Amino acid sequence: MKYKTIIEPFKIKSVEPIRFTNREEREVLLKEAGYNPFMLHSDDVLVDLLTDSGTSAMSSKQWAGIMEGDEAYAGSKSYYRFEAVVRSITQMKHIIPTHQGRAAEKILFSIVGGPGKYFPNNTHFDTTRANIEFTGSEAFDLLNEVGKHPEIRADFKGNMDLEKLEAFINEKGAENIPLCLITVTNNSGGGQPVSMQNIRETKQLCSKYGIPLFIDACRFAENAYFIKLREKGYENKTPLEIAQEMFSYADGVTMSAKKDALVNIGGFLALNDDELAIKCRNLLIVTEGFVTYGGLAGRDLEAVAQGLLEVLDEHYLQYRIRSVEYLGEKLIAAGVPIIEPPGGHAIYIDAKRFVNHIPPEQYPGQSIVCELYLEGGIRAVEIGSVMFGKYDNQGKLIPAMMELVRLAIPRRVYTQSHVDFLIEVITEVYKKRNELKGYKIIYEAPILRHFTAKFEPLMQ
Ligand code: P71
Repeated sequence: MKYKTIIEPFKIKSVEPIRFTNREEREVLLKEAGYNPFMLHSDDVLVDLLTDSGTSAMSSKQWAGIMEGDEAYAGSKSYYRFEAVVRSITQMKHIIPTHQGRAAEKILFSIVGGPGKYFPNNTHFDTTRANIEFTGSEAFDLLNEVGKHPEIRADFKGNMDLEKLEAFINEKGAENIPLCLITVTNNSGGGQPVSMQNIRETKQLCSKYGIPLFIDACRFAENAYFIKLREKGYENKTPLEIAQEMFSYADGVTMSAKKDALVNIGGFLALNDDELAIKCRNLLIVTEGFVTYGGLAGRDLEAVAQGLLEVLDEHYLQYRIRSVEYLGEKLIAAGVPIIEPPGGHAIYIDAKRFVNHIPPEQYPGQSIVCELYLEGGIRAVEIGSVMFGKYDNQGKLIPAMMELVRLAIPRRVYTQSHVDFLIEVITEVYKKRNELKGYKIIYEAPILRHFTAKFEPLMQ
């Protein structure tokens, strides 16, 4: 088409009103929430960018699938449709439904993990790391160097560092590495894609040492579209063909369907290894449910199957990637430091540069998150030392690699004027950045503390 405006490739059939609040109200609400946006009521949020997970708007065909769902305990026809679609994309032999991504992780790592085992990834997301560490194993992030520098623009900042991976295998011993993961796109590192070449070479390296490669496929379609846009030789391939090639290098897949399957709940574990699949299915029956529903209703399986077809539509992916990029471009133009280039599902503000007067021990990302809510009712999430910080033996904080604030964009939910509003609010907060204060933690849980931690603003 000769027109340059990329439109939302859908019409809106059903709408959900949002409630407006003023700053005074938000000051009370945020205080009551312990300055942790996870604790806010969503009704008190104007534009909710906490996560792109489970927040998609479903299509009329997905809602039709909800009515079609076969709720048989065993052998549901919805399962077989789900299995066929997942298999057509991943080509995996065994398709095991789970209620969400972390359930797939829990099952997989309960079986292959345990003390003395090591799991490399480009960057583990928090639930993956938690499920690995919960078994007594250790999780390692082997992201390539360029991916660690928010200000450097590169096409595939999610790539695995292959030299480090080989050194890691030699150091830990291949026999102690039950599998290697690669997360597409790299959520903890800015929603940055991984190139086909990098996936292929990671597989080659793993094969050399007899280590299976698993893909954490939450945002596989967005990754496939970046490959189409940026990697030579893929410009004329369809997103489906690209996704199929990505998965052809994998021995297994974990997926939270709450992202690129455009649903509100669901996930799966897919594998080729027959013996491992038997063990996983046995555990699934204990923890999730029978093998043809895995903690989901038949209708959920229908919605996942339909969503997986829709997410690979090129008009959808073009709109999706472009709308996130639009937000990123405008913020860059306003001087706001973000991870460049914009990622697939979110914009990540570089909190270190945004509020360089707040040290990691005072959680700069949390400070920005709170101010975004107070200023404009926007809910974002800290991805920095609140989420990934650890303590040393003396109880001193070991900060995260980066201090980020993620603005995750739910799929098919907000329009361009919502995005223009975001740009105004964030720009305003940026202008006031020197007035922002640090925070201290006054309560935290021993694991995944960011969900329930309570904070207090520092008054210096
Ligand atoms: C996201 C989430 C959901 C989330 C999790 C923790 C805190 C806040 C929000 C979930 C992922 C993910 C990757 C790469 C596995 C999971 C777990 N992401 N891998 O980004 O991004 O999936 O939520 O379905 O269990 O907001 P699950």
